[in-house]
Amino acid sequence: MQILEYIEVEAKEQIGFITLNRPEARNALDEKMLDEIEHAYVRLEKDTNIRIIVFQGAGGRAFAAGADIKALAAKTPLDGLISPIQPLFNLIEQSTKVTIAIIDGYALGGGCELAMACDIRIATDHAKLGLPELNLGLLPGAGGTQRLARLVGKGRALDLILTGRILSGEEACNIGLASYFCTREDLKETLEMVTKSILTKGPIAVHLAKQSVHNGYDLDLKSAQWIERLSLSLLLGTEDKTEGTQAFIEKRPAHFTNK
Ligand code: CO8
Repeated sequence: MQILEYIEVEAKEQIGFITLNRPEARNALDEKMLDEIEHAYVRLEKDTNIRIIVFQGAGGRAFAAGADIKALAAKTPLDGLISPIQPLFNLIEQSTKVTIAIIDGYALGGGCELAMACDIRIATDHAKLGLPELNLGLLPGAGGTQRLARLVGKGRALDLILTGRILSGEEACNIGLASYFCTREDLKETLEMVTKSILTKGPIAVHLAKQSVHNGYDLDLKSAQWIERLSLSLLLGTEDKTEGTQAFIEKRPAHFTNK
């Protein structure tokens, strides 16, 4: 495990863990922490053994309570233009790995926005999710206005952003903001169930399926389907496709080799 000032990074078999570790500030994301997350993320992204990156919060109270408000207080419009938070979350969304956010406490503002940049969100019965930036005279500026609307629909996104209403993990799951809801006690088992089912799939197929969804989402249907068709065509030439189809025919589990 690598312990940095505000995060911890660990690789366990095919899963990389980035743990936000600034519990005294409810894991608020200041520039130092964002910088550490970026370095850790890029390192895990380059590691060909890693297939899943899990983001989680230390301390039992928060995933992340948002951007650091004390630092925001001193920011100017020009700081906003060059702020690294939105580009970092875009980078994470485009990861070639599957990304999972574990929300076992507050995921507010930028914390919720980081979770929304991940592919899958697991929320526990201790989770509290929301975008309360308007309380500060700000708005969700790390992709939140767009990702929330895409995840839960424009009407619900407008309600949540304009009222700053905070949702429980169960409520978030009911509207599609979280992908799974479980108790804190069942979290380990739920994460294992999700990661195991992803790790049994063909790695190239996982990568291209994810890219087809993310890259196609904002395009017109015809162009998006063209990405899908080209991705599928690429998969038809892989050894993993030969193995996957053969394994089905022979009634045995597939052993994919990422080729
Ligand atoms: N930033 C800085 N410090 C924080 C933050 C934060 N976001 N959240 C909590 N802290 C600090 C508190 O100030 C407190 O510090 P201290 O002990 O020195 O007083 C410590 O963490 C503990 O906080 P609380 O005592 O409030 O703990 P509670 O468990 O009672 O409450 C809450 C936890 C509900 C999470 C509460 O702290 C809270 O409401 N936090 C703020 C939530 C929020 O408004 N988040 C949105 C932030 S703005 C944002 O994310 C913008 C993103 C886009 C940025 C674009 C950049 C250009």
